[in-house]
Amino acid sequence: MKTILVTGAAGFIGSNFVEVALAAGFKIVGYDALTYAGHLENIEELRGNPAFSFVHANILDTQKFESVLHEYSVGLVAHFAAESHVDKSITGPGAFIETNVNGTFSILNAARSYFETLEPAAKKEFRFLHVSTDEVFGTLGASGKFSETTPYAPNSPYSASKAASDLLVRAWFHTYGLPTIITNCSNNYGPKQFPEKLIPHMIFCALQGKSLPVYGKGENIRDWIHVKDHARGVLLALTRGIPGETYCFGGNSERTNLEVVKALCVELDSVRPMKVGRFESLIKFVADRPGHDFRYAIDDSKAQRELGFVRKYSRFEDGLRETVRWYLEHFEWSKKVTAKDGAKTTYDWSLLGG
Ligand code: NAD
Ligand code: TDX
Repeated sequence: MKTILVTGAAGFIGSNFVEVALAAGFKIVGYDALTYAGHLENIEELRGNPAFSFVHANILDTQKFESVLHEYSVGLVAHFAAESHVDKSITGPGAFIETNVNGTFSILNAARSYFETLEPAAKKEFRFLHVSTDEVFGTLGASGKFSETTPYAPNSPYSASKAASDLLVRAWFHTYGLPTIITNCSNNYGPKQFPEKLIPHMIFCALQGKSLPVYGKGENIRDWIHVKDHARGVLLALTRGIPGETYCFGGNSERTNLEVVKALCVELDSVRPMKVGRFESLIKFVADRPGHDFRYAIDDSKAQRELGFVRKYSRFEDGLRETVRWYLEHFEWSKKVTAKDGAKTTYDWSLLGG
């Protein structure tokens, strides 16, 4: 079975992808710098698994990356490592250019040198897949959906850095013949998401009786996909995708932010009720995010048709219920991952009985 080198393997989507790919029989080499968003706790259960190895290293280290490709005779690269939080990109865009643009440039160069050394049969099979976002397409109005043919129009430093890295990946295919694939996915939710992102952040604020900060009027719309569905999509694109192509993945679950937060409150009311009142009373409308994209939605019919992509989580509220329960059962995980420098929020875990 082939070996997949997974950058960002200790992050949210990377670690969920590792689980899916191991279950499908692949060997995995995780490659991660363990930034504030990367945690060995996310891959703890894989310790001792002979099909999994982990390298603590930075994607900016081109030589190291190339040596790892050789050492493990890597057949496929799945590139998840990135700075991923839009709010952080607004207050500190530099890290996003460094990691997302220069980091991708660095490993494209390493992959290209390695690719040149492969035998023709291995060359035919080799893939470099860049995991990207629907945010590169900018914003939608009330109607329409993004697809593979939508022009790029990124609006935040984060999405601009992802768009730039997508374009580098595209150029390495056309100019150097590196067999690259790009996937653009909508908002992920599920276990192990760092609590700077909407869903886990709201869960932890609610459990402490803190206000739930909804940006603007909460009318912005996101298309939510369960992280395991995204992971399965990436594996399909890696194994069945055509070099030079891009594939979009979405959740077919558009919700306003206010709908998401209210659904979370209803779920928490039922599994962990407040002593008095309901969680919804904690919702507080706060200053809007600058340049806040209004709506994202994905048409992923190409992935369904050409890759055989099928979502297992067809109803967002079911996945959300499972996700809330996961966080309630993993206080220890939450305490550990938010204890690192650079975490946006500190939580008072004593209030949660943890
Ligand atoms: P995350 O922030 O949870 O994880 C990122 C991981 O990358 C961390 O483990 C971190 O340590 C690692 N990393 C960061 N800089 C690194 C560097 N210089 N060298 C090596 N490792 C480094 O992010 P995520 O939400 O899991 O997103 C993973 C990828 O998927 C990103 O490329 C992101 O743009 C993309 N994506 C995310 C979403 C989403 O909803 N979260 C949606 C679409 C696409
Ligand atoms: O406290 C909050 N209040 C709030 O109203 C936070 C953290 C977010 N929001 C809003 C902003 C967005 O409209 O909720 C929505 C979702 O916000 P995030 O979870 O920060 O995600 P988003 O900005 O949509 O980007 C995410 O999806 C696309 C990921 O972080 C990206 O990595 C991915 O590419």
